[in-house]
Amino acid sequence: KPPPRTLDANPFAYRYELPHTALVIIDMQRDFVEPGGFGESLGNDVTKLQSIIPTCQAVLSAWRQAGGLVVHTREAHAPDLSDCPPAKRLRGEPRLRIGDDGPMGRILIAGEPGNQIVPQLAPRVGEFVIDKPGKGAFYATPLHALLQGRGITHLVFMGVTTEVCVQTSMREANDRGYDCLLVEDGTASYFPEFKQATLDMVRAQGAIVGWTSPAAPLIESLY
Ligand code: TIU
Repeated sequence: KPPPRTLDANPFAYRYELPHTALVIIDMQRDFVEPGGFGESLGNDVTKLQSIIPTCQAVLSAWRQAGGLVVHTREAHAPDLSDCPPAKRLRGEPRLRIGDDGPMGRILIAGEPGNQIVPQLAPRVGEFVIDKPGKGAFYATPLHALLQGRGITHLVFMGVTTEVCVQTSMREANDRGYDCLLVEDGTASYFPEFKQATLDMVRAQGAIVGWTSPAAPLIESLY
């Protein structure tokens, strides 16, 4: 049995066993980090999210080498929009709505070019890819069953955006009994102040939602 691993995290040490821990990379798809996708249609500067890609790559690479389970998610809707509530599609005044034709194909639709995970973090055979219709990775997806079937009790989160899909997923996971760690430099928001607030609120009150840590000590713990 491999030894438990420990790293210096906030607000205190995070302890995990690799066979019972999954790396969950939230929505690192072109829709959010490249111009012409859903993120930009909402009025955001998508270049702000691109700087975390090398850090995510470093963690992913170390995690793969250690043999840990990897889960990728995509925010994605069925081509007929049957899983997209009208309230989501009609919200606000975006330039392009979910399902509309954009420069990277139909906005936020499964299978379209914009819905693909960025090539630097492309899933490999044997890794799980979860398409999710909501902000949280557990809502209307097989994720919880998949993790339970593999004895997973701990989740390490990276991805975008910190206060929307990452935080929602982490809260869903926390309520389902997982011990969650958020990689501080492996997550980004269109609003840096929202990212900071999320890191602060997640780890407050004795890790009420979970732990946070920079990528470096996590990678160190994998060797
Ligand atoms: N708009 C925004 O910040 N995020 C999303 O719509 N989805 C995710 O966070 N993936």
